Amino acid sequence: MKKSLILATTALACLATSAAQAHIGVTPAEVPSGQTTLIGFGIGHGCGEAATTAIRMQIPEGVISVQPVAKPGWDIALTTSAYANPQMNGDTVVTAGVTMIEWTGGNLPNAFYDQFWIRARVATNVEHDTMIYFPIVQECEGGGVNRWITVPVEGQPEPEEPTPGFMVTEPGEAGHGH
Ligand SMILES: [Cu+2]
Repeated sequence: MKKSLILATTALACLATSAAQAHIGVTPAEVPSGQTTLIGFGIGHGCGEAATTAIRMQIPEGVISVQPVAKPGWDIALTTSAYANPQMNGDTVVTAGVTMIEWTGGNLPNAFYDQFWIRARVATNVEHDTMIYFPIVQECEGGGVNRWITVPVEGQPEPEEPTPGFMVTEPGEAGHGH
């Protein structure tokens, strides 16, 4: 009984904040294509009250030159695969790269906030003013899981566990990739 009350309270807290901001916040919210950018994914809570012990992130098509930022206290594993479609980095065709990053072995208490950072570049053949989403599975102590894999649809209510993402914008003047 006590446990379910705690879970209900957490769910309500989550709902209260979700209207204003995504559960997993992305910094920055807009990323110019063709420009190496640091992108942070903010984890604001665990699974119910349970601490986060793994973050598994899929790197979507259109995001290239991906490097996770080293994170003390966490092991980081990369999966590299061929891309489904060739990606452009300026005039260069890129056919493979990092498609998955997994942070494991750490412990982020539910009461704490932390960010998981990557350095990456949006391929120059990605259309501007489109969203790019990063499906994430968050694992917690005791086997709890949050699956941030439902892409929000404009004009519809926000999914319970929305996939975090950012808006692709036109290349900036500085650091233009070609
Ligand atoms: Cu949430």
